[in-house]
Order: sequence, then structure tokens, then C-alpha cells
Amino acid sequence: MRSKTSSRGFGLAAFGVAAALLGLALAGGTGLVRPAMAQASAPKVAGAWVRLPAATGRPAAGYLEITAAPGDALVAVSSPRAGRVELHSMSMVDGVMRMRAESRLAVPAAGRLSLAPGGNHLMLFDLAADVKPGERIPLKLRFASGSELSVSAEARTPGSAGGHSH
Ligand SMILES: [Cu+2]
Repeated sequence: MRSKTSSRGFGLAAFGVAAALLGLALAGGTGLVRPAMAQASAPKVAGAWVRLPAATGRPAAGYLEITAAPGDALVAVSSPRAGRVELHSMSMVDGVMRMRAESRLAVPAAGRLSLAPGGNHLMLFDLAADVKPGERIPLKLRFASGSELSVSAEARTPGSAGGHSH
């Protein structure tokens, strides 16, 4: 009699656990969880700025901080204020810093891709002649993951920090 009661109690407890697990499984299956995860890996950009060229007709350099999922990559940038935008990397070749056009700039494992003076940067060619310091230059970024992001970069005078010559 006693053992029968306790086994019934155990049966109810087991049912409770199964129901809780089922509840978790259902919660995981709803769309409630997924947008939050997608948002965590969606690219974000901070501190975008463009250093205007010292002479008209020369390209401008663009810098920004990207936070995105490791393994994702910046693959294209366009701007209504520039004829074309290239992705450039910098590396030391025979003791001289050289820049090179890249088809993609990969997001490192830490999830942070930094485009800064002396390193990776954007190169804006055929800049509109009337771009002035202080203007916000719209940039559209496209990532390997398919994400697209529109940001604006503040145009700064040619003398702004970070030497860069072409
Ligand atoms: Cu460059």
C-alpha cells in the first residue's frame, strides 16, 4: 500500500518534469527566441568618419568600427557621394606600408572589425566636388551574411588624425 502511493507520487513528479521540458522545447521553437539571437550577430557600426583629400580629385579615406558575428565579412560599400568605394587593407612590404584593394574584410574572432588610420580603411573615389567638412556622407555597407547597413560618416578636413597617402 505504502509503496503503491510513493510510486504514484513519483509518476506525477516525472510527469511534471516532462511537461516542463516540453514547455522549454515549445518556447525554443517559437519565434520569440530567434530574433534576439539574430540581433546579437547583426552588424553594427560606430564612429564612422571620412578624411577628405588634400587635393580635389584624390580619393578620400573612410574609417569605422564594425561589430558583427565572427566569420562574417564586409564585402561591399557604396555611397551616393562617391563614384565607387573600395575596401583596402594595409601591410608592411619591404619596410614600406602598402595598401591593397580587398574583395572582403573578414570580421575577426573577437567580433570587431576596425577600419582605422594606419590599417584597414575604405577608399572613396570620385568624391562629389561639393563635399564639405562636417557633412554626413551616407554609406551603405553589405556583408557576406546578406546583412545591409546604412550609416553616415562625418566628413573631416584633410589634416584630421591619421596620415594616409596615395
Ligand atoms: Cu587606400
